[in-house]
Amino acid sequence: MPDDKPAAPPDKLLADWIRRDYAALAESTLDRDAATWERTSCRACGAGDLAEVLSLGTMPPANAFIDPAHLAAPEPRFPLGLMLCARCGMVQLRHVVPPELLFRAYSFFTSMSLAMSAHFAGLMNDHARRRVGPGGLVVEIGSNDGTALSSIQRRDVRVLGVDPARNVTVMAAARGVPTVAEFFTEPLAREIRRVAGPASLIVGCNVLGHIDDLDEVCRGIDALLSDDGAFVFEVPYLGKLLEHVEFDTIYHEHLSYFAVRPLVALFSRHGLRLDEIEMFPVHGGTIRGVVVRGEGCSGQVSAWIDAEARAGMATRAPFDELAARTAAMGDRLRAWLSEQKAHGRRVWGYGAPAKGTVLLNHFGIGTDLLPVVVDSTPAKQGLHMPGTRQPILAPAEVATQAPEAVLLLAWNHAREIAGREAAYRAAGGRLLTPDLREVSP
Ligand code: JHZ
Ligand code: ZN
Repeated sequence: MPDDKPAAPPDKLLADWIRRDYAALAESTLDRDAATWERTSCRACGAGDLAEVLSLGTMPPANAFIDPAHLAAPEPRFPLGLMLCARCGMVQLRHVVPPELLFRAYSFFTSMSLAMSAHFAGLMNDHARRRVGPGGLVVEIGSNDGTALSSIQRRDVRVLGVDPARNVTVMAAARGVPTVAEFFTEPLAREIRRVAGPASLIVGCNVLGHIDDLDEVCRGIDALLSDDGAFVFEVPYLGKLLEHVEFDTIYHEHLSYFAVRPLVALFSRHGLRLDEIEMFPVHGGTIRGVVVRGEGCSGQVSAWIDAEARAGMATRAPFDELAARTAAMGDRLRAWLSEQKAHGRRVWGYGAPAKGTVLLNHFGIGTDLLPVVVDSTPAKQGLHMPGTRQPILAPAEVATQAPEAVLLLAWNHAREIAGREAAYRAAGGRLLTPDLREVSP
């Protein structure tokens, strides 16, 4: 029978299909004490001396967008708080939500941001040129929809992605990026090496923070990396989180919040040397590190460690300040939203990123103050925000329904979104970040 309904984009269909498994799994975790486990030793150095420095109460998983059919069902919520290691300064979550629940059906797609796609293409091309000979192997951990690896496919290199999210890896296959739909472990790394040979370059962007057992990752890198190969990673930088009050980047998927000192503590326990650190302005301030076989770290890296010590980053003080500045930001934002409402002006959320869930839930911003969120990801449209329940619509609705202002929950994409919404701004629409700064392109 011909069907004249337009076909849903494939990522939406896949997401629907996988969400059925997710719903069953989520139900089995409603007893959160049975579902989560608590970390008692430091992920970077193994010490047992961990002290809580910040608590955000309980929170639903940040990417657990709700199907309209499940709006009446209870949502799982898990405790969210930061601990600091007294020995190495690593900042980390205590409660681990099962990775099967968080990462098998994933609704974040790297390709949704042109700026991020260009950023990762820069990383891949730069390091493939510098480090990978003809026919050499490049492996990416947490390769998502294959965006980064696809940028070097025209070079004379072999690429392989590893990512546990089944729906997202199908999107990678559609781009021609072969991907193992699994968590990266030492046995998997050994198997890849046995079949494909050693990797000259291993890349992992925004993935180290997602992994509870970082020793396992390091053993996997050790098993897979060629003798003169490099592991290049990116993680959001703890120093910027503290400086810019990026409390909304704290959620269950992010088990670690990295400074440079604990990274050195981690790698040096595995015969790996942190050789270079470079800062990029993406995701609110990201460090890119280059790791090679060897001992300790370079002089450039130890200068970072000295600066972190001078800033007192491994003490309680910056976390007390973060808590106070977060509370002040929430008071200001709620007051402003109430004022807009009192004047009959509609404010919508722009972007349904994981960090949007944290911001809305932590500040208690429900549909009364912010009735709608828009997002360009087909797999998120038609669903609702975890906890606060706003419906997620396509960004085209901003043009047609013309709310008086939009709040950029995806504040890290401010420039790209301002570019896309130039017509809305020209027609008098306002774009603001959660700290109420007006965005101009
Ligand atoms: P975005 C991500 O967090 C995912 P999130 C992950 N958990 C991680 O570790 C961190 O990054 C570092 C939409 N959008 O990138 C697309 C528009 O609607 O801030 C996304 O849903 N229009 C792995 O989830 C969201 O906004 C646009 O023009 O906080 C942005 O999500 C653009 C550019 C994006 O990631
Ligand atoms: Zn430690």
